[in-house]
Amino acid sequence: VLNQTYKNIEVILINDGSTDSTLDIITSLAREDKRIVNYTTQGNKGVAQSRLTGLQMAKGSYIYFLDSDDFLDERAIERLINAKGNNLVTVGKMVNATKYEKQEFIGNDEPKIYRKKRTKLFKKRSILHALIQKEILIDEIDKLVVDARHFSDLSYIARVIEQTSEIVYVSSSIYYKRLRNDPLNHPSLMQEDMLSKLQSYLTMMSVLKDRYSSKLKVKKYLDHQFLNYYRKSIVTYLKKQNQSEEIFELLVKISNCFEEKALQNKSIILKREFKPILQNNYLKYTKIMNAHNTLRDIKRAGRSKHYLYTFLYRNVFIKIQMDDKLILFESFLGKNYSDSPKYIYEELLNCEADYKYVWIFNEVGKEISGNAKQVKRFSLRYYYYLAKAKYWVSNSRIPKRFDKREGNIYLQTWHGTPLKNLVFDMRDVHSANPHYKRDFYIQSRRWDYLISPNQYSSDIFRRAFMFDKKMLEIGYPRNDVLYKKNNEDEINKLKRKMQLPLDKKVILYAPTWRDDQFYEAGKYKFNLELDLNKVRKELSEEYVVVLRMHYFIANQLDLSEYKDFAFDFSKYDDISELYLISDLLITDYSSVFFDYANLRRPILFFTYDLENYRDKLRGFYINMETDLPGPLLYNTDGIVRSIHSIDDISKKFNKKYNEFYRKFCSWDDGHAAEKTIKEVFN
Ligand code: C2G
Repeated sequence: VLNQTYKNIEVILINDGSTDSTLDIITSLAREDKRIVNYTTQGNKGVAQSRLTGLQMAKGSYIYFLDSDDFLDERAIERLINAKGNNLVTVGKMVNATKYEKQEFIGNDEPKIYRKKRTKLFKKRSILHALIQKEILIDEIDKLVVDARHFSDLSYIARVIEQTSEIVYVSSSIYYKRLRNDPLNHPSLMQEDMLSKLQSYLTMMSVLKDRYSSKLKVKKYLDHQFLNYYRKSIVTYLKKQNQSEEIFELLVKISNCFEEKALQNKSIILKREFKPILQNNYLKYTKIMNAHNTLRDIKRAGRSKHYLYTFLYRNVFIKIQMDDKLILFESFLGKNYSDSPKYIYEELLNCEADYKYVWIFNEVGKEISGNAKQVKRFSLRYYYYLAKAKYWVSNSRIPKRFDKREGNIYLQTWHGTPLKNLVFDMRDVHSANPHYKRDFYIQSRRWDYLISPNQYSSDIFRRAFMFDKKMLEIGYPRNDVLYKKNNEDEINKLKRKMQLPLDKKVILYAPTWRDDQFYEAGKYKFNLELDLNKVRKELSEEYVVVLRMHYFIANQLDLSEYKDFAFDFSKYDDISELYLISDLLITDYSSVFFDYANLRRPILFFTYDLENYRDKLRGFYINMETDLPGPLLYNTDGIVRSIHSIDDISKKFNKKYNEFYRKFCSWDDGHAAEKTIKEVFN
C-alpha cells in the first residue's frame, strides 16, 4: 500500500484487538509515513465494525477497503484513479495468491463500463478493491450492517448497486487476495464453520431485503448471490457433513426473504432442492439431497475411472466383509519396496505370523521377499484391497478419498526424523497444492498409530501433525538393518549385488528435493551442483560415488561420462542398504543423516543453497550451523578438501556426533520392527 505509485492517499489501519505484535508494527509504520492514521478497537469487533470506523475517520473523497493479509500491485490505485472519470465506483481485478508473490500482468488495460451487468463485478460478494465515492456510503452510514461476522460486504455492495447506474472495471489494477492455507488453526473468515456463516447470511438477507424492498436490482443481486452460495458452498458442505437439520432451518429462514422467481432460469436440480426448503419440509429435503448426491457421484463416476473406482470403493467394496488377516503395505506412494513398511513386513515373515500381505507398487512384478500379492497403485484392485485389508501400513499419505472404514487399523510409519518444518508448523506452503494442510489433516485423522524414531520427533509430530492417537516410541524399523547387517560379509554381499567395486570406498550423495523447483505438482527437478569432474580427479583413486536423488525428483542424471566412478542409485529401492555400503554420506536438508548417524560414519553437508532453502522455502527445527555432526560445505572444493582430511573432520566433530547420536539415535537398537509387531498386530 505504501509503495503505491499514486501517493495522495490516507491509510487508515484498524487494529481490531490483535493479540500479537500488530500494534507495534502499525505504530512504527505511522512514525515513518505521515499518511498513516491508526486506530485500535477495544477487543475484536470484526470486519464490519472496523470498516465502519474507518469510514467515519476517512477525510478523503473516496473510500477503498483492503484486508490485512492481502497485497496490491504498485499501480493498483493509480489505475483506478486514472480510469474513474466522474464515476461513483471503479473496481479492479482480484487475483488469488497462495504466497507473497506478484504475477506479471498481461492483457489490455482498457477500462470497461458495466451498466446493466454491473452486479457481475460483485459475484465474489466482496467490496474489496473498489474505489467508492465516500458520500454514497456516508449518507447511509447508520444503515450499514455491523452485527454480522461474515458477508457484511453485501451491505456496501447493495448500497453501491442502488446508487450507481454504471461502474468502471479496470483489469490492469491488480489486488492479490491471500488464500489462507491453514483452515484449522488460522481460518480466514470464509473458512469458519458453516453454521456461523449461515447465521451471518440470514442477518444480511433479512436486513437488506427489508431495506431495499423496492429496489429490484438489489433484490435480484441478493437472491442470485444466495443461490450461488448455496450451489457452490452449502451443497458441497452438506454432502460431507450430517449436521444438516440446523443448517436446514437456517436455509428455510433465509429463503423466507427470497423471491421464488429468482429460481426461474436455474437448473431443475436446484429447483427441486429449493422446493422443500420453501415448504419447510426437512424429510423431503434430505430425500432429495440423497438422491441428488448419488446422482452427482454417478455423474462424476462417469468422468474418470478414478471417480468410478472411488464410487465403487465407497458404495461396494467397503460393504464387503473386511479380512482381519490382511495387511496392506505401501512405501513412498508406491515408489519402491523400502523403508519401515519393508522391515515390518520382513519381520512378520521371519516370525511366520499368520497374515496375508499385499504390497502396493506403481510398477508391479518387483523382486521382494515372501509371497505378498503385488497390486498396482490406483488400479481397481488397489481400491478393492484398501477396502478389504484390516491393516494399512504406509510411510506417507493415502489419498483423501479413501474414507476410513469401521475396524480399519492404520499404522503410519512416516519417513524420517523431521529437519524441515512440517505441515502445521509451516507458515507458507510452497508445494504445488494450496489445500495441503487441510488435506493432510483429513488424511492424518485416519492414523491409529504413528512410529516415532526419537523424542525430538515425537514432540514435533504431536504438534506439526496435530496427532493425538498412539505414538509408538520405539525407533525406526527401517534402521534395524543398520544394526543387524553392519559387518564386512553383509556389506560385500550388498556391493556385489549392486555391482560396486569391493576395493574402493563409497561416497553416498543423497540430497533432498526443493519445494520451489518443480515441473508440475509432485514432479520436482534437481540441478546437480556437485562437480563430478573435480571429485573424480581428486578422489577416484580411493573412492566411487553413489548418487541417490529424492523420490520426488523426476529428472534423470546423466552420468555417462563417469563410468566406473559415479553410479546413479536413485531408482534403487532401499536407501538403508545404500547407507550400509557407504563409507561417508554427503547430504543437505534431507532427513537421511538422522538414520545414517546410526552407523557413526562421517557426514558432510553440501548446503550450497542454505539461505534460500531455510529462509525462503522451509524453516528448520534444528540449527544447521551448530547442531550437526559434520561440516557445512558450500562448494565442491570444500567437499573434496574435507574428504581428503576426513579423519581430522571426524575427530573435530566427535563430541558433536556423540551428542547428536544420543539425541536422535538412542531408541534405535535393531528391534523396532519386532516391537511394532507386538504392539499393533496382536
Ligand atoms: N530419501 C531417499 N533418498 C534421498 C532423500 C531421501 O531415499 N535422496 C528417503 C529417506 O528415507 C528419507 C526420506 O526419503 O528419510 C525423506 O526424505 P527427505 O529428504 O527428508 O524429505 P521429505 O520427503 O520432505 O521428508 O520427517 C521427514 C520429512 O517429512 C522429510
